[in-house]
Amino acid sequence: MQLCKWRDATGQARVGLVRQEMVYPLDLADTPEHPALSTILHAKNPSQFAESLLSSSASPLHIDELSLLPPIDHQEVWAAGVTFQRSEEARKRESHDAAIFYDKVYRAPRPELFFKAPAYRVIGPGGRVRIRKDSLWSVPEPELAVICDPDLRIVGYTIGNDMSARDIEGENPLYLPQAKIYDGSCALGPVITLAPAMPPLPQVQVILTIQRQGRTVFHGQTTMAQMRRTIEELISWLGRETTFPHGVVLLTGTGIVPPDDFTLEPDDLIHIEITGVGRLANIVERKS
Ligand code: DO4
Ligand code: MG
Repeated sequence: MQLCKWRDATGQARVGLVRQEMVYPLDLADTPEHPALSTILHAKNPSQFAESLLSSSASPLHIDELSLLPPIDHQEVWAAGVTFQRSEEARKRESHDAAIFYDKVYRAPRPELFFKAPAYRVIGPGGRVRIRKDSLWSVPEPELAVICDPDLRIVGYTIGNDMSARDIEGENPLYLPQAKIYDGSCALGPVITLAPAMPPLPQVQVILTIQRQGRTVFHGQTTMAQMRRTIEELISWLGRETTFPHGVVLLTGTGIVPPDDFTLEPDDLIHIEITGVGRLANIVERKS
């Protein structure tokens, strides 16, 4: 089962159940204390609860006609880094003096985990992700995003884009927060696939396509079988000393890095496709 969140004509955020590109509105109002999506995700059995909320009166809507919102309420977004060998190699090349740290973190029991975004800064499907004005080398990072409830139970999956300024990150590892955390640096969507409906992770493919003026300028793919760590391991480190009363979304790291001479440009179109979830599309912008 898949869920999505959209804004209706009155400006109200709504949650629906997605079946074959049709969205079936659910009868649950969004309130500040109990946002509808989280109320479903944090239920004992999210799929059963969502089914019980199917509206008997509202007609289904085609997903392409909706103004989709990022599928998140108040969860923090965190990210794991250097979980794929491709990422380790790229970081070592970009960072020269600090290469040893990436080598170590790839192999060490403790993973790299960093805060990525509060929910309000997350960009939704079709929205504009950003490259920084002070970066000359920026890339998207297509990542499987895991959605956890406050007990850190995995309740679903979506697609994440961990936009990154490689030149700022490579200049000095202490600049990592500036390379990773800024307006428009995180996108999620288009839907959440609830955990029981997700294919076995080793079979999950991640595909990144970047188009510029109608031409494909990068295409790459990987599978989750290439990830060095398990998702359970990452979540257990994340929850060691930190609680998440609103739940948490964890980006699990990139296994696709465009060649070192590639940088994003304004108006590039980024497509990230993940088996079992769908396709997230965003346009690139740089503020002048
Ligand atoms: O240490 C840099 C961040 C790495 C990262 O975000 C990734 O591997 O996905
Ligand atoms: Mg990343």
